[in-house]
Amino acid sequence: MKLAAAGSILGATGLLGAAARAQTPKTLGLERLENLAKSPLSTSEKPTEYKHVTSYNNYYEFGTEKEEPARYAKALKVRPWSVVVEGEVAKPRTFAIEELLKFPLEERIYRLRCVEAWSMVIPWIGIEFSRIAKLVEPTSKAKFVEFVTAYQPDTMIGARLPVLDWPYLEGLRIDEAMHPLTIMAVGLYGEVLPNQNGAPIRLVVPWKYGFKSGKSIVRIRFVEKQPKTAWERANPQEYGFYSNVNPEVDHPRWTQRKERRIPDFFASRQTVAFNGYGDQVAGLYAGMDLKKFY
Ligand SMILES: Nc1nc2c(c(=O)[nH]1)N[C@H]1C(S)=C(S)[C@@H](COP(=O)(O)O)O[C@H]1N2
Ligand SMILES: [Mo]
Repeated sequence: MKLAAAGSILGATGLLGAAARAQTPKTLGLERLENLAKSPLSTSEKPTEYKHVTSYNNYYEFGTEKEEPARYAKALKVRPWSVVVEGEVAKPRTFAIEELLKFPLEERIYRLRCVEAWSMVIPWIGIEFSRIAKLVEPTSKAKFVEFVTAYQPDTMIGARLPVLDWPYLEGLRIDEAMHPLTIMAVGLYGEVLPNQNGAPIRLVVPWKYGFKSGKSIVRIRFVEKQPKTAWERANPQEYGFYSNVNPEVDHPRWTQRKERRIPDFFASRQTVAFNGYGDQVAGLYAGMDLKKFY
């Protein structure tokens, strides 16, 4: 009798232990980031599991298949790393990644909607882009911001093929870049970014299709003219400069009305204009033709 009781108590703690473990996301155990402020800009939607966020990726420099970045981006050289901030600014500056990691870090749980009609919810850790921008003092000529990502032909097996005109380059209008939702992410799920998600620092613009959020940024340039992005150069009919999430404008090859929330099998979610951030960003596009955003 005694033995059986002890056994059932052990059994119970075993179950409780398993439940507690299930609530703690299993991460890669990378370096942890501390003192993270919560943000009212976070969604209360349930984050996509870490294993999916870090194994279903688009990072063409490491291959065009979803599972390739997790496999091949281990080779990415992330130290030493610095980000050059230059162009139409009064105080151009180069930030070592160590300096950027000392900025006040916030958790931002954002939806990510890829132009391929899948989505996730990711607990990013980052710095508001405007904080970095204010330090370099953009001039009145700074109308756009160009984000240049790393090009390491020796480590990037995908970038040896001319899939895109490397380095992967993205851009925002200055007011989009300075919007409080726009962050430079340095981590996710409490840890530094895994390489496949754009280590050590990447852009995140949650109301635009995912390809606008360039990974592994090395250079930020404030410019007068609208940059020609890598995707626009590759296929201007399909990937325009603005590319705000818009269920009303179909991709030439598929509908954007619905999306598949990873790891779901069916595209059962309605896609929402501006990926659900319209209250905050629709005003940036007053007077523009929303039907012509590609
Ligand atoms: N340098 C670079 N950045 C990139 C990409 C890429 O191929 N190269 N893919 C983009 C696309 S299409 C998406 S959907 C997101 C995916 O980010 P995640 O893998 O962290 O979810 O990264 C974007 N940033
Ligand atoms: Mo994407």
